[in-house]
Amino acid sequence: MSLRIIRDDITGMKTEAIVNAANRQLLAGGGVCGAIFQRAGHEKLSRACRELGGCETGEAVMTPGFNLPASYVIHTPGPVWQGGGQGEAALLKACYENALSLAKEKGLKSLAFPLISSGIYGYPPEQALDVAVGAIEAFLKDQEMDVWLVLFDQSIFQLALETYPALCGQK
Ligand code: AR6
Repeated sequence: MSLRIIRDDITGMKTEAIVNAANRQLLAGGGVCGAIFQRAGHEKLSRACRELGGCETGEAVMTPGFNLPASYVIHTPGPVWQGGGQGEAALLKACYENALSLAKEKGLKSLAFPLISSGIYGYPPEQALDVAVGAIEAFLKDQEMDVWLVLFDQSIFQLALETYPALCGQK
């Protein structure tokens, strides 16, 4: 049971669930969210999200994964970066904590995260990485789960290699 950081496309992950860096309306957006909707099946995932009716920033909800290799998608809207003084770090930490709690509640043993908020929402990647690693490692201190942090951009993966070399590796 551990945290591994890899460079990959999260939509291909065969973990029991993958996490979506969502928006509060749970609509198909761009970035990783758009890729997840596309591969899951846009219509089916949109319908499941509509039934949930939305999700507050920092909270987490779950749908089936439909055509994805993962059985489930956990949707969590990250905070939009506004300079750091608007509680962004606490909200981002809550995204990881609530997604992990939901996975645990559902009895899941493996979960893959993207680096939430670090794209369209503008959170500085090095700070987003610290929040992600801190929250996941705290959870794993007394929980059994295989957690992957799946980075897409080479520059962000390079940053992870420099900051957390012991956590970076292959699938
Ligand atoms: N696999 C893994 N990571 C990815 C992938 C992928 N296929 N594609 C992009 N990333 P973003 P946010 C990385 O913008 O900042 C959407 O429209 C990307 O390089 O996807 O939380 C939502 O609907 C970046 O490091 O999410 C919201 O409206 C990270 O995923 C809004 O964008 C997150 O970037 C959320 O913005």
